[in-house]
Amino acid sequence: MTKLCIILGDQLSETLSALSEINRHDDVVLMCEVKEEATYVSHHPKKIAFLFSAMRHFAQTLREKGYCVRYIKFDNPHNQGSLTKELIRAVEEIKPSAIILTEPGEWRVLKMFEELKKKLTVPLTIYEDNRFLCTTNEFKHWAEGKKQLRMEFFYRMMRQKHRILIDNHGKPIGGSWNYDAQNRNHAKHIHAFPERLEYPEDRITAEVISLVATHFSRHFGHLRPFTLAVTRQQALSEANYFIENCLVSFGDYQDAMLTNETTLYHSKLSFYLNAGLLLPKELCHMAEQAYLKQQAPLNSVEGFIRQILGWREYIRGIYWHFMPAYKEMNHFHATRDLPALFWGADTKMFCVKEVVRQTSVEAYSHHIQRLMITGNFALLAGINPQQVCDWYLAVYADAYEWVELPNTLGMALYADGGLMASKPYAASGKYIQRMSNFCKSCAYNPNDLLGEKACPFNSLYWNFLKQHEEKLKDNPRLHYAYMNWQKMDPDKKEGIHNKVQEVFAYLDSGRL
Ligand code: FAD
Ligand code: DLZ
Ligand code: SF4
Repeated sequence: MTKLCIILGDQLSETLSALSEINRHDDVVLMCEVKEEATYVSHHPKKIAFLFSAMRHFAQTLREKGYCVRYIKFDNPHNQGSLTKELIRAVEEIKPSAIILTEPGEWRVLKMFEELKKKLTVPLTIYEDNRFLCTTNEFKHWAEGKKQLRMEFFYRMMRQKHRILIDNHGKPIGGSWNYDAQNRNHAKHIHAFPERLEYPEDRITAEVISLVATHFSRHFGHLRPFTLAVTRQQALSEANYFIENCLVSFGDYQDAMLTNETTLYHSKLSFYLNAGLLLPKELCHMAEQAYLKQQAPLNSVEGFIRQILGWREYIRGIYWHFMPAYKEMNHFHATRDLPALFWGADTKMFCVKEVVRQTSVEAYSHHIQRLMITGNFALLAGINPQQVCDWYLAVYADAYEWVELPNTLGMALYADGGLMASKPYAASGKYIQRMSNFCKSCAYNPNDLLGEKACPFNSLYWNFLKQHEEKLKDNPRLHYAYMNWQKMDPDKKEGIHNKVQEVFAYLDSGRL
């Protein structure tokens, strides 16, 4: 009575619920590299190489531990090209008595398996994903009856529930729940950041890199250099290295951006967390221990824990709470096509060019770059949310729809009309000038609104406020912005109107 357990590419955890339901000596684990998953958006080649290599290493670890693994490589001539077709083929060959799966991270994939379940004669059981700290039902329960689903209150509930950075009286350690106000320094004066670990290609990774070079050379982004961790052990080294060398300054410079410096003090652990090589709970405990041992200050430790225990879990809750309608939302009716500069076409806007360059090289950029450069530009320029989401889903190696969609559609584009964010993250060039050194290298001037060299973010910002005045003017967090807009001289308003036409004309003709 063999059971068949399918493990998806982002389920690479030995503690996965589905794995604990099978007997390693009698049952079979199925893993497959399939065209449908590798091409439903044109994923960055580094992302595909990372995932395939991590999947192959995980399969090897399972085999070493006595599991029987049926692993279908991408170039296997019998490969049927989709997860469900490969599952059907395995069922026909192995004739299992039951099929087991941990719930997929994406709506699309869950629906695929639910549809298949109706057709199969073998029972298929889907188990809860035990790697998250908040189940989808718990989130639903928390959300019930609430007018607003603000992350901050969810986060406080999670801190209490998991007793992380909580004192013996149930109060937050240090007296405050949140030290974000201390985490907004720029880093223009810092010239050296901690070196990062690099992992040499082993035989498995080299084989995968060659495969990706053959099949995905047309996808945007650099495959090499490839130095990512691809095993649990390596991912743990990354986590330890971050805690020992970077966490201390993580909080202070969380929002800073610099030319040629992708990571600063960020952890760059999202690739590993989202693929299952690291677990959120263990990272929260590691960070908490660093505070208790006085290796890192509270603003950094709390800030890091908030990202994982708060934001990451909250984002997942929002995704499952509002899907599938969420994906279609477009509060501002934004219709502009994604411009070619997102795919590396030349632009004089140095900030955008630099973030897209870093993304192309590393399949990574940090949160503020995603939110306040590319995201802010897409919001102000009125780019269609679904096209923007597909871009983010493709180009970042940590991108799976459950985490990418609410971050892009909700946080960056406010296309959900404020289900997540209390106001749109719209900003002019002045914000970018304050938080980065990008403007120093730019052809445009962040302090100019209407002149020949005026930063496009400035006129786009006022144009955005004007265009969406009806929807936004009563938002208390935009009170001052609208007060300034209303006080503005009519000639200046007309100047902005004309300038923004020029900006869009340049954008459309690839000259911005
Ligand atoms: P750090 O800054 O070191 O933070 C530590 C960890 O906290 C991260 O590894 C991540 O797991 C978690 N975290 C932090 N912020 C968030 C957040 N907003 N949502 C979920 N988890 C968070 N994150 C993804 O994992 N996948 C995505 O596809 C993704 N798309 C994004 C798209 C946009 C438009 C924006 C604004 C943000 C997106 N994020 C996404 C969130 C965030 O940018 C990344 O998690 C972060 O940049 C990963 O880098 P890091 O590991 O160095 O993070
Ligand atoms: C992102 C991705 C890619 C590129 N390739 C595969 C694959 O070949 N096999 C697989 O099992 N999963 C892959 N994934 C992850 C899935 O597309 C999907 O995002 C997750 O399983 C979440 O449901
Ligand atoms: Fe970006 Fe404007 Fe600064 Fe140029 S001047 S880097 S476009 S914010």
